[in-house]
Formats: sequence, structure tokens, C-alpha cells
Amino acid sequence: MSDGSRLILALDLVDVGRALRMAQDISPHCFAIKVNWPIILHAGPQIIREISRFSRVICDLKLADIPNTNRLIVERVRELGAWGVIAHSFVGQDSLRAVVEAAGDMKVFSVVAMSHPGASDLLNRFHDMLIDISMKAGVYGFVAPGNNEAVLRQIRARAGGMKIISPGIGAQGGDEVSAVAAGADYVIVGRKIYQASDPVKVAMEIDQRLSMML
Ligand code: O7E
Repeated sequence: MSDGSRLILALDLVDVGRALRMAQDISPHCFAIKVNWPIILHAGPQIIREISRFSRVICDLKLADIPNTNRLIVERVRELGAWGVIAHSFVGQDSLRAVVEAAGDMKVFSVVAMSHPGASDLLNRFHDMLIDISMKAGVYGFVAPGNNEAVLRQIRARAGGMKIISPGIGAQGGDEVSAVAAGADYVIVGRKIYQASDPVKVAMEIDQRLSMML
């Protein structure tokens, strides 16, 4: 894991052996590795512990439940050694606060806008309210789309100095340098890296492009 990197690898592979090898090979070139339902359902929750031995792990369960259920899930994620966890904010301040309280030292990122086209149907119209809910709940940072510069800039303006992590790069049309220029602290990249013929090379290139912006 690289403290100075602005890259977060989205490890959405379903071949567990390949995912672990890729996590190990790319971890020196990224800040953290994000694990989502696909790899957790194939490998089991212990994958969080396994990758946490050599990298920060952001556990992307996009929690969206009542406070008690959110708390029970986050307590387990914490036991497994994750560095961060992702929750939805639209469920409200009490649900999100339950995540923050159960997280302890883990960083909580709340989703305040998303990167897919359907996000404009509802969610992305409410990012200001979702940021306010998230701030009152005490989150560490936000998830905001790296492929939607207008929305990302608005979120950065309201978020002040809080951390923003941004997916939507590569396969979803966004560019890592533009996303950071628009306000992202870290970019989340999956297919552009793991579907490349040389994933380590692509990860290193992204990492280098972003480090030149510092
Ligand atoms: O498009 P890719 O392959 O680079 O993968 C993007 C990853 O980011 C993937 O895991 C997806 O679930 C996630 N993501 C989005 O693509 N868009 C969003 O709006 C939010 C997320 C996400 O991870 O939310 C939490 C960070």
C-alpha cells in the first residue's frame, strides 16, 4: 500500500485466486483496495481480513438499513480489520450515525451521488441534503461521481476539506486527472485496471499521472 497514492483499486473480480494475486501486485501502487459484494460473496468475508494484512481495505457494502442492522454489520466489518466502510446516506441521519458509532477507528464514507446514468433519476438531485445529513452523522468522507464533473464540483464546494473518493473512471467514461481536478481526493478504478492486459502497468500509470498533480 502506498500512503501517497490517490488510487483506490475496485477489486470486483469473482475469481478469488486472481483477485488476491491482483490485490498483492497492485497494492504497492494504490492507497487502498475496495472490496464489494461480488468478491465478498465469492471469497467470503475473510477476504477482508486477508487483504487487510497488506493493504487498507475499504469495505463497500453500501449499507442502507435501520440503525440496529447497520450497527451489527459494521461491528463485524470492524472485527475483520477493514480500514474503511461505505454506507448510503439517503436512509437518514440515525442510520448513518449508527454506522459512524460502530465504526470506531474505521473511516466512514457516505454515498452522496452516484456515477451511473440512472443516478440522475433521483439520487443526484439531492446531494446537498445528503451531504448535510452525512456531516451531522459525523462521517469521514463522501463518495461522489468522478465521471460527472459538474456534480463533483458542487459536492467539493459544499464538502469543504472533507475527503471525497470518486468512482466512474475508465469504463464509466471518467478520467482520473479530470476527477481530481474537479475535487476528488482519491479515484476508485476497477475495470480499466483489472480488464487490462497488464493491470499492474495501468495501475502504475494512473498512480503516476495523479502524483504529478501534487
Ligand atoms: O467502473 P469500474 O469497473 O471502475 O468500477 C467502479 C466501482 O465503483 C465498482 O465497484 C462500483 O460498484 C463502484 N461505484 C460506482 O461505480 N459508482 C458509484 O456511484 C459508486 C460506487 C461505489 O463504489 O460506491 C462506493 C465507493
